[in-house]
Amino acid sequence: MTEIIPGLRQIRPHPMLGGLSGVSTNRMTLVAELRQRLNRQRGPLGLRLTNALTSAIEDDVIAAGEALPPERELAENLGVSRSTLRQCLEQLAEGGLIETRPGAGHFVARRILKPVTRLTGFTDDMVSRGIRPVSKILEKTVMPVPPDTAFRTALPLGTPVFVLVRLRLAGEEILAYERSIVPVTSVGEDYDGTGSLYGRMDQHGGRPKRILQSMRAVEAGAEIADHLKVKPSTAVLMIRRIGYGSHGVAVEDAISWYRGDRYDYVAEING
Ligand code: 16G
Repeated sequence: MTEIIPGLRQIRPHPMLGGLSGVSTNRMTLVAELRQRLNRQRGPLGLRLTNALTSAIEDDVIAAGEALPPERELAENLGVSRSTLRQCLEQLAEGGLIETRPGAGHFVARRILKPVTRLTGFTDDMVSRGIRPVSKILEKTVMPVPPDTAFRTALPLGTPVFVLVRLRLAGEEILAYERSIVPVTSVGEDYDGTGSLYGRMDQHGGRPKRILQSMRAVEAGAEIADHLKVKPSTAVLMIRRIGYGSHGVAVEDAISWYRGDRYDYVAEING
């Protein structure tokens, strides 16, 4: 099931800025709003900036389709380096919140997202279709958060995480190969990887409340092809998902490869 982000509103100019011209008023309002959001956050600057921009987009502060101010201007006005800003923008683009058009700039994406009220996992999706979900655990390990996950999620280095690699099947049929990394606190120390991961998380503080997800078609390398039982170089769907809990802290970093011939991502769009 999918849900549409409601139409995003235009930025409302702050009354104090009423006398200024349209474009600069909007930009100044946006910068002021982003600064406030930045200051309300805690943690590393990059994460605060990503959260500030994400929440501004989600809260309709910037309209869908609207351009963000040019990189240099935005970085200067927010007092951040261009490289920090660029990393955040890349993350937002990866999560589908903005689109980067070479030579033209960054635009708030007109997006369709999965429901934000209750996020479904593999088991939920299968059960709701009357299909028996099957998982084969290929790896389960507890370790300090890998550096690339720490970078993506801002989980502090050293955080113990549960790494779960599974083959996901609909009955006998292989659908996906999936690696999920979740903080141990989200599943409990005695978790053995069996059953629904989200079901387990529901009992330990909750499954993600919000996700950033990107999807892309890739050619299966030898290892993925072997797991999915397809020929190497077959097109498969690679889905990355970062899940955030109710306090905006990351609770999942997952990557899945779905068989392109077995899985349809269907969206319902209301005009
Ligand atoms: C889905 C999610 C994955 C999550 C899993 C939980 C996608 C692309 N990925 O496969 O992030 O870890 O569900 O499933 O939707 P489970 O509750 O059945 O273990």
